[in-house]
Amino acid sequence: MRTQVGIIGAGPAGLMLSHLLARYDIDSVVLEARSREYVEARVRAGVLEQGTVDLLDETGVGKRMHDEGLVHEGIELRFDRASHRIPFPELTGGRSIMLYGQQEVVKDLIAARLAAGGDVRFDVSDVRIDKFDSAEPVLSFQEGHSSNRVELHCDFVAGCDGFHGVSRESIPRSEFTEYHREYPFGWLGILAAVAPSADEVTYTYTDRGFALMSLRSPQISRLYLQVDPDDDIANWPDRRIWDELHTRLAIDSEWSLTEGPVLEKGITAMRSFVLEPLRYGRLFLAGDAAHIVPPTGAKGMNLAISDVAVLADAVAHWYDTGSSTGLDDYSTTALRRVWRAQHFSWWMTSMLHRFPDDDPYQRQLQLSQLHYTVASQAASASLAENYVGLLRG
Ligand code: RFL
Ligand code: PHB
Repeated sequence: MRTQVGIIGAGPAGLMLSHLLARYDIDSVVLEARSREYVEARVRAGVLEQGTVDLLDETGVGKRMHDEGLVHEGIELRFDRASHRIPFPELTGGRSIMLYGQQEVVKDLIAARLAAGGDVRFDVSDVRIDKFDSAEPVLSFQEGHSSNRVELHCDFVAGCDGFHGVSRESIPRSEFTEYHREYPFGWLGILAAVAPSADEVTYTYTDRGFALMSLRSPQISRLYLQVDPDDDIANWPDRRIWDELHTRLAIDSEWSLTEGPVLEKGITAMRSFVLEPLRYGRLFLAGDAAHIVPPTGAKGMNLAISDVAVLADAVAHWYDTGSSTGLDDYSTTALRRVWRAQHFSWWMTSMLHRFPDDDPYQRQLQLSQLHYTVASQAASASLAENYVGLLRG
């Protein structure tokens, strides 16, 4: 079998890349280890930057997002039992964010690829990449229950297979620099069948740790608590989760948290990670395969989408002109945005969480930073500009 671009992974990065390439009449095959049902149900990110929304719109996959997603024009920061709003449009020249679940974006992209005759293969196993340092890399894999290996010859391979995928692992370590930071906490996230208790995404700093209120729809809330990264979800019956949320989210004015049935819950570790460069021969890495941010800045899915926007243009330029300038610049161009998001996500995380070795001095620094962020127009504008996402280019 042959295609122009072999793509590993049907998350936001892989699907969007396939969709963007198709708009340039470039063929691709997407290989996904999980089933379609699984990837369409995987609850993860919820905040889309303005640039992500615009790209989905421009490429014809924004309809359901506009029907069902919720435009938000700010976020709240809570600390010292008071709530403060950061308004986005007036601080960013009219920009805002969209709340729309990642799995909805994934559903829309899968539907668009299949409707356009795209080749997306679910339930493949044991994907291997060979000859990626030659002009014709080869992907091989098994399909369904068959024990035969299928070979897919490509011009390029895109590793869009997330943090635990095979792409990054296939590359000789000596070729790369890795940057990491592990955080001494995780997030316990729940999805609950109850109307959100706040109108906007609310980030809360307390002595007991961080809490976040978000939402997926007028009937579905998404809430998070900072917990020990090694904690077991079995230690968190629903009653304990709600009690802790009530305590951390409390403010001195009239407000209360409404409870509802918990539909889903889990604990995620938090880390920052970047691999440089994003290319090895004809293998290009994009999204979580190459970099991870802690979710506090809501950047992960947005970075996955912006990586593949750059990559699709570079690949198209190569087919169009034979020039490899775009491909040669891919890593540097994508990493400039990645490092900005790394800094922003690390900064939000450091300001809003309790660290086990915090001393009283550290706590006063965090509070000072929070007061400054909500009181100063310049500081609020900096948060807002990073949160809605920097303009491309
Ligand atoms: P994905 O989504 O992990 O997709 C990778 C795909 O590759 C498949 N795969 C393989 N396929 C074939 N062979 C193999 N060997 C394979 N190994 C893996 C996987 O099954 C999967 O389908 O990576 P991608 O496309 O780079 O997208 C990245 C985003 O998923 C991620 O950055 C975000 O979810 C992060 N994130 C958030 N991002 C935001 O932009 N805004 C948010 O509000 C936000 N909140 C979050 C988040 C992530 C969270 N968790 C659970 C990590 C909140 C949470 C709690
Ligand atoms: C979410 O809605 O899941 C969400 C919102 C904001 C974040 C992270 C996750 O920073």
